[in-house]
Amino acid sequence: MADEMDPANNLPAGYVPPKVWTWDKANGGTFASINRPISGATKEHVLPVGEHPLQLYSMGTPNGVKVTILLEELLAAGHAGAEYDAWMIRIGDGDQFGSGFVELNPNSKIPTMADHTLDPPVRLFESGSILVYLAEKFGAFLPSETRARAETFNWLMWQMGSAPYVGGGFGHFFAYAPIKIEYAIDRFTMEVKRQLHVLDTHLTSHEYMAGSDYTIADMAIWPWYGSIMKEAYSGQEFLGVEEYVNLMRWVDRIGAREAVKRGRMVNRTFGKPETQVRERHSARDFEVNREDMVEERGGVRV
Ligand SMILES: N[C@@H](CCC(=O)N[C@@H](CS)C(=O)NCC(=O)O)C(=O)O
Repeated sequence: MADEMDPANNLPAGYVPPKVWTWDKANGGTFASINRPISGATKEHVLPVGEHPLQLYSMGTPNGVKVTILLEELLAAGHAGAEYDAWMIRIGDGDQFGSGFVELNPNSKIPTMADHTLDPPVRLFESGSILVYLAEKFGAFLPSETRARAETFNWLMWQMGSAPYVGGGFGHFFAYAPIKIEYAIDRFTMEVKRQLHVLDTHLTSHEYMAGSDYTIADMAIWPWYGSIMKEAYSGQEFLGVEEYVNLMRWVDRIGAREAVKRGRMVNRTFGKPETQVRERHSARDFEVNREDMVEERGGVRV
């Protein structure tokens, strides 16, 4: 019962939530500078538009990578209409609050996309929505058979609902929060391990998430859960990821795909320079505009 709680046990000790919350201080933590309790643009900024119909405004985070994996898979499968320009949105610098970005996505989050095949262009936000739009547009990676299609949507929606517990919950309190809070870390570790067990159990008897076909459900799940199994938040030992052998096998299998390797490089700002293609305007960027090459040329893209 709330009234039996002793505020001395709160963090900070003695803290009692006021009647009405007010925004009067930064909350600390890695993303404190971009957190605000209001939406909307903070600055005028017109987004660049490249030569292809599909314009992606993103960053190489797990949510961004879902879309670049699908685009690279579509291109690898011969869908030339999936050529795209990928522009960098630096969320740490607040690019998502520029007026042009907010017009496309009032929620100010990457990934965001515009399809200029139609006039006016179709705006797209929420990674799950973008995956479905592209899969339907090109008739690929979304089965038409009723059961397999339903399973694809089941797991796609599962991912969209579950991943915030991984990033916003576990990742936040284990790695980004300015203090370590046992209660919060326990709560989200419990949930993340439960999710890893859900995936591991399913993958005991399924080749891919929706069955025998590789679909947008795999492309949505892999960036988040592949990353938590391999490197995210340096939390692998803590989470005991080695116990999820079926999940690990699937993670390695998807990660070995050439299109997945390319998709993860796009709009990437971290890791080794040779793993980053900050902006992608054609397949040639993987050959000549990797970040190690750009650095060697003193920052010049060719
Ligand atoms: N549900 C959204 C989540 C997108 C999201 O949280 N994007 C993060 C990066 S992974 C972002 O743009 N954060 C910027 C901010 O919070 O201001 C999706 O799947 O597209």
